[in-house]
Amino acid sequence: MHQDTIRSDFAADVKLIRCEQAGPPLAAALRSWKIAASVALLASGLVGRFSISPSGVPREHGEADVLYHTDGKGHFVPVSWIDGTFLDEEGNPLSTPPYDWGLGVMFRDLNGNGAPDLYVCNDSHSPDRIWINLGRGRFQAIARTAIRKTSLSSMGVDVADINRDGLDEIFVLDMLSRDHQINNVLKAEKKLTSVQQLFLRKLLPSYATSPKIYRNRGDLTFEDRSREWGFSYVGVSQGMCLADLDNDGDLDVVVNNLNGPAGIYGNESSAPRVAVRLKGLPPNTRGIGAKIWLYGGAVPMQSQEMICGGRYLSSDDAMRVFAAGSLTNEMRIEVKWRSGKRSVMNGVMANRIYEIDEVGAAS
Ligand SMILES: [Ca+2]
Ligand SMILES: [Ca+2]
Ligand SMILES: [Ca+2]
Repeated sequence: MHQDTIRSDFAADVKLIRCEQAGPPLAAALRSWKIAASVALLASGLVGRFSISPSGVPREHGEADVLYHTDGKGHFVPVSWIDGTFLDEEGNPLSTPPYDWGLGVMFRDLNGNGAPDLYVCNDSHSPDRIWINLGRGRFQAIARTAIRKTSLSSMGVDVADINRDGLDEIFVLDMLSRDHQINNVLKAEKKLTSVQQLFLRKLLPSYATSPKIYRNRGDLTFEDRSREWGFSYVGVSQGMCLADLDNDGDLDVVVNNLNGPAGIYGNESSAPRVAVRLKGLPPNTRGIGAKIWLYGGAVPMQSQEMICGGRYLSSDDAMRVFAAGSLTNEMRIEVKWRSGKRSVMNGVMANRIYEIDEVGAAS
């Protein structure tokens, strides 16, 4: 085996590592190659990207994710994984970045301390990561007992209090299709080369399917309302966001479709509602990260967080909508801003859009 081969051929690198695990004689004979391989890996930026599983199978890891910190003036700076910003479950600084197959990501305040936490969806054998925001720019991995299993193929995540008990639930999607034939194709593709995958794609049905929308029945069950609510387009849909496009106080839906026109779905609901926009102090003028509660509407309490980004290649309009229940309900809005201050608005009426200003919020 030649050093150039080690530099350029992943299969050769793995073969070398497995030989070294065979025993001391081989390891001694190949020690110089180990050094060469290490140098090659360092030079090519592949450190941490490969390992051998307990069963002896070579395993490729993803590239390290990057969190970019903005100065609010259009500049972004990558945050280091190993300078004490990120801590492990025991509170020790990470010594290496996690080499995960990162996909979806969402900032939400999961533990209710006012600071946005970070949920990272990871594909393949990488577990999802939940980083609890300790404030002042530090994140700690959530306790191992908090979430004992993750999907290992998660693609997207969202957070909402779906049973209205005041605590947010986490909803994670993985890669599996509702169509078993497509699932079998996905599984088969993982074992093929890229050329073989292209050949297989020509023979088998496409991934085209219709988006789904489910109505929350209020008892932790959901019913498929896709056809009744107009989501009948068949294609490969990816990003999705919510925005009040016609300014009637309800959130319309925009979906992007691979090789197809954008899907724009007007919300024609006539149910009484309350929409809330926030006017935060600069530079957070949309109040991103603020928590909003509506009391006295369709249920005693509803809550949502003002978010920015987090959807796949998409971002919602900075408006949240709540169910008013009845036109005669008199409601109350409370806002907890990122600054920790609170705003309260009493006498809230249905079918109105409220803009709440952080100026005047109480400590
Ligand atoms: Ca938090
Ligand atoms: Ca809940
Ligand atoms: Ca609308």
